[in-house]
Formats: sequence, structure tokens, C-alpha cells
Amino acid sequence: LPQTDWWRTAVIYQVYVRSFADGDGDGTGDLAGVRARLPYLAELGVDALWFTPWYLSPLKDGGYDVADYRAIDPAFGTLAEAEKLIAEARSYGIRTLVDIVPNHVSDQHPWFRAALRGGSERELFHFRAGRGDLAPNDWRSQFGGPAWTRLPDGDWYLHLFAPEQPDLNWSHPAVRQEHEDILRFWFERGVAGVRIDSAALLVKDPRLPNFVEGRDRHPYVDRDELHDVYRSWRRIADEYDGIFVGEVWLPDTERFARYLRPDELHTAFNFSFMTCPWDADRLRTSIDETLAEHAPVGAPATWVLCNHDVTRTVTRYGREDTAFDFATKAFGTPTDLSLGTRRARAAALLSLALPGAVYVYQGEELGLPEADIPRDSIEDPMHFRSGGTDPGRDGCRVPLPWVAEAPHAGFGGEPWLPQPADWPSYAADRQAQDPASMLTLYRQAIRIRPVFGDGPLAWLPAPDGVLAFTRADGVMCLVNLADTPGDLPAHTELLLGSGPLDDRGRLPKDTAVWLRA
Ligand code: ISL
Repeated sequence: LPQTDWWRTAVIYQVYVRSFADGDGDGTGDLAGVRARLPYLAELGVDALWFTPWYLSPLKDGGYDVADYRAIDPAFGTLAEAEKLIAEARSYGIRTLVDIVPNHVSDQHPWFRAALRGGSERELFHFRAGRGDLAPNDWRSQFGGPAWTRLPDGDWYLHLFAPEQPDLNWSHPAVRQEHEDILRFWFERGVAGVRIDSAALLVKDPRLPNFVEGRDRHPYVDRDELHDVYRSWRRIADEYDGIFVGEVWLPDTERFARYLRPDELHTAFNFSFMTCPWDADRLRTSIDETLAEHAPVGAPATWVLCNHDVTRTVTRYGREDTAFDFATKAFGTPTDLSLGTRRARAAALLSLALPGAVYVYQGEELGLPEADIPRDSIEDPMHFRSGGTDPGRDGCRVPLPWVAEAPHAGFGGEPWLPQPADWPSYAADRQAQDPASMLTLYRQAIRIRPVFGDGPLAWLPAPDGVLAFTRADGVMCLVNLADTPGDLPAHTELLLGSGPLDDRGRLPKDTAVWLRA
């Protein structure tokens, strides 16, 4: 594969292995399933695959609870098979990214097991005495409930997520050393990049102050010491031509851009676009702010519509409130799927026309909706830690439908999460035959996308509610979010549309087109 700055314009497909394809019929997706579907991914035209954690794990948080980074979970396959998969993908021209989770490990990780036995390994975590019967401080877990769990011996340990995910102590040199070794381990195995989970949370104020006391400076988000960690990681990545994509949730654009300085992370997920409502002004502002914050540091933007933590795009856009917010996720929110699908198609053309890299979460190319998971099938710790009020994130993690006529829509065995009754209608084999399907749209868009080149974005004059921009001479992207149909510029050739024009050749509401003069 050519060693260019491929990551600046790449389309990267996110594989949630557990739900992608089941090669051995046990109901859990696995590496054999991915290998069998490499031709599908090649035909889709993606440049790289990002695998959510596939390492040995009790799967208390879908693999974001790692027990051993140097082993693949037996439910998914073996290390030898992962190496084979990386090589096979490369033979299709597809690069591989792995996911690392430096904020915490599984409570089954050998370090934490030794810490529980009372060893000096406790220094690798945050163990503290309580304040009488109270936890050492007032921090809350991101999944709900206190961020501290008490052991029978009276000590407490910190976990920003589930109790099965104890936080590591990043002031300890062994923690830094181990993660540098893990990076090398995977770069040596041919991966092209690494996604960094919860990248702004690792370092804690060593005093572990209450929130009230630490109000001027957040005690565990975006600490300055993080930049030192990422600078040393960057030196390792550079030895291998590897890249990073950071999961950095920070509303402050100036603080966000610090992670993207030339000697730190190459890229970070653009969550402002992912959470933005379907509104022309808001989208335009989000795009402009994104480009403006990336330009000074020379990092490419990324465009993300969905991932394994948030509501599926067609469902989000089919709701009255089209923004995404963890805090407002609720059971049974009404959705108009045909509206949501129309918008998701337009959003696909929008994101694939913007300057930078694009992330596509598995199943988005099939237009899958968020599934209603029966309460007794939910596995996500977010659901349980919320006391059952939050539906959690399983609704976007349902095993994919591949073959309409096959049992379990061709996923494999009885899926670990139930598939909705209409899942076969979304099957990849059916959509591949349908010129109007979401899959066909994604395939065409990824194929045609290079016409936009790598130039900057320039907005074109357009009526209210219409986004119109160009990047290469004569090539345009138009998205109509207004209530009325819009005229297309004269003397243009239609390269691709997210839906049909109306009978007078105008661009209908919630439709996008790519045009060439
Ligand atoms: O709380 C948040 C935003 O307000 C979150 O963004 C949180 O930091 C984020 O969802 C972290 O997600 C990642 O790490 C989690 C895991 O459960 C997710 O699946 C993963 O994407 C813990 O490892």
C-alpha cells in the first residue's frame, strides 16, 4: 500500500466485531466472520477498518474491559487469526486500526487481580481509604452511580466507568511503559493506526479533589499532563508510519485542538458533527468551526455520523429532536423512519464530500435503525448503572443482516442480541441488488468521492436552509434542508443524488446532490 498521508482523506469503517458476522455459528461475531466479508468491505470501497477491542475480555463492556492486550478473546478468534486478517485486509488494499483503552483495564487483568490480593500493584490503580463510610470523593461514574467501589478490606478503588473497569494510575511509570509496549506490539503486527479510547480522561488530579474544590480545573478531564503521554506515543507511531485517532470529547475547541498538534495525535473524532441537529445553520456552523479549529494545527477533520455508543442515524434524524445527547436517551421515543432514512442518505453525501476523513459505523451503510432491545436482553452496563432508566447502547449494536432468506438474516448462529423482525429487509444481499438502496448509495458515493479532490471547502451562495459548497473546480455538493424544493444551478451534470429530484427537476427537502459543471 502506498505510504502517503492516506489518513487525511480516508474512509474508515468501524467494525464492532461481536456484531459484524459470526463465522463459527455461536451467535457472536468473530474474526472468521470478518475475513469472510472482506470482499464486501473491498466492494464498499473503504480504506481502513477500525476494530473495537478484540482482546481477551470478560466482555462486561463489550470488550472495553481488557484483560490481556496480547491475546484475542477466544469468542473472536486467536492472535494468529488476527495477524492473518490484518494481512488479508492489506491484500485488498484495506488498512487496520486497533482500539486501545488506556483509562482502565478489566477487573480480571492480572494487575488488578494482584492489587485485590493486596500487592504493591495497588499503586497501578487509584486505591484510597474512604472518608469514614463515604467514598474518597464525590466523583460519579460516566455510566451512573459513584465512581468508587469499596473492597471487603475497607479500601476503595476508582472506576470512571463500570466497577469491572478499574482506572489506571497514569502517574505510575509502569503504566506508561506497558502502554508503549502495547502500541509496539500491535504496530509490529502490521496495524496502520490506533484508536485511543476516552483519550482525555486518563490523567487525574493527584489530590483527587471533590468537584466543588476542583471547579476551576476539571479533576479528570483534559489534564495538561496528557500531552506529554501523547507526545511519547507519537514518537512510537512515527517509527511505524502509524496514526492515531483520539476519542476526545471536549466542547472547548481550543482545548480540543491541542491534542492535534503536529507532535501529538494525527486525528480525533468530530463529535460536534455527530451530535449536531439536522438544521442547515447549525450544520454549517459546526462544519466551519471544525475546519477552523483544525486548520492552525494542520490536522485533517474527521466526519462521524454514528458509532457504537450513540443512536443510529436514521432513527436520530427521524425524531423530533435530531441532536444526539446521552442525557436525553429514552425508551420508546417516536421515530419516523422514512424521514430519518431520507435525511441519513443526504447526510452520507454531505459527510463524504467534506474535507478530511470519514468514519462509517458498521450497518450505517445498510441504513439500520436503532433497535428496541427487550429489557431482559440488554447487556450494556450503562443501562444497569442508570437504574434501568437509560436504554443503554445496545440498540445500535444488533448483529448485522447479511442474507435476507437465511436464518438470523445470515449473521450466523442465534445472535447474542435479538434482531428485530424486519431485519431481513435490510440484508446486504438484498440491498446489493437494489439501485435505490442505502448500500448502493454508499458504494457509489465512496467510488465517486475522489472527484472532490483534497482542496479546501468554499461555500457557494444558496437560499436559506440550503448548504452548497465546492472543493474542486466545478464539483459541488448541495443539501436542501429547507421546507421548499430548491433549483439546481443551470448547466450541471448530476453525479449522484441521495434521492430523486422532483418532477420539475428541483432538489426536494432533505435531499443532497453531487453536481459537476
Ligand atoms: O460520557 C461521555 C460523554 O459525556 C462519554 O463520551 C464517554 O467518555 C465515552 O462514551 C467513552 O466511550 C468509550 O469508552 C467507554 C466505552 O463504554 C465506550 O463504548 C467507548 O466508546 C469505556 O471504555
